Amino acid sequence: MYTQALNTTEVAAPDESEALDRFQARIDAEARIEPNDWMPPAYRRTLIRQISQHAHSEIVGMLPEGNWITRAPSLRRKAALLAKVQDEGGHGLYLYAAAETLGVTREELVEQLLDGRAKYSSIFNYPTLSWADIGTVGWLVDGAAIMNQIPLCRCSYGPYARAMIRICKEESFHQRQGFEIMATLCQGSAEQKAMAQDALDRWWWPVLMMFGPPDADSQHSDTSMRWKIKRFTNDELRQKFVDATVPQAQYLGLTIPDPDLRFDAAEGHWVFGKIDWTEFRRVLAGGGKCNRERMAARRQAHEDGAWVRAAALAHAAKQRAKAA
Ligand code: FAQ
Repeated sequence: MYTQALNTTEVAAPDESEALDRFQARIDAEARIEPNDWMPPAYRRTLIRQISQHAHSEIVGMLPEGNWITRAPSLRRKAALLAKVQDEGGHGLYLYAAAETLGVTREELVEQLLDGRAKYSSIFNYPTLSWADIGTVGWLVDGAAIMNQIPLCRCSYGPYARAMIRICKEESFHQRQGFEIMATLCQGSAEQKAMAQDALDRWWWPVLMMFGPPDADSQHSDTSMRWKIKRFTNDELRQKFVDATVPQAQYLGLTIPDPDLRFDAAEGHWVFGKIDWTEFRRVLAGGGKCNRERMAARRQAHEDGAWVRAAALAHAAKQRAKAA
């Protein structure tokens, strides 16, 4: 999936503006940019930022659901949840590998996450309070992730686009397992249905925030769209998600917690109420319900894994010595 031989230094362009024009022409012609191709430093930085934030989100995203593996209500549910959380770990690893093709190391990126310099998705700073939250995370969080990530399969940067193909297939299984949990709860007792509604009430607005700030406040959208890293704006994807999800909630017999939600027949879209962007900014600044807990759990897991890294290095050194 990834290249084997990477440039370690930026390839000098004979004429910067000519190189930029040629680069943009390749993007406009839908050519894929590969790791050893010349690319503007800002394109490289944007990709490292987005891919690493994405990788960190997958890794931290294992935690809210991981909490429920030992409490899953049946063997079948436990096996599915275990597989899902394991997939998320795998997604993090593909994405770190894709970022490494741009000249950073996984160690640097992990360090940035652990020392608090790096961002991960706001959505993973909310608690999973009941089993219905596991259904809702699969249904809505993975549903939002699919909406955002399917277009990334056509991203101009080859290694990221290729990694996204498998990730999206797995996200699709995750979304179905979540929806199926919700469908089971909604067909169950009144208490189970109330639990499903409560989870939807708590997750709906944070999920809409996952798509990022409104277009007018999105610093990176214009350049990322020009470079075909992003194919749709944050608001376009948010609208597509709402349009796809409202009928699913109706099918489940659940109420979306938005008194302003209405269908605009002329436009063919569900119009939704105002998002509380102060909450989004508070969560990004570290003030979400679980920011501290998540980072503490992640740091602890990293420390607990030290012996595995040491053992792998010792094994590799032995293999090298044997070969020599
Ligand atoms: N949370 O100018 P824009 C998943 C930041 S994976 C935190 O619009 P951009 C799978 C943004 O980084 C979920 N920060 O930025 C799963 C930027 O900050 P910076 C993650 C956010 O990059 C499911 C600033 O705001 N998915 O769920 C958020 O053009 C279940 C300005 O924003 C991805 O990462 C946010 N929600 O667009 C796992 C997909 N939104 O860097 C476990 C790839 C924005 O200047 C369980 N990423 N920011 O300091 C993307 O598509 C884009 O990066 C966006 C943001 C759309 C997230």
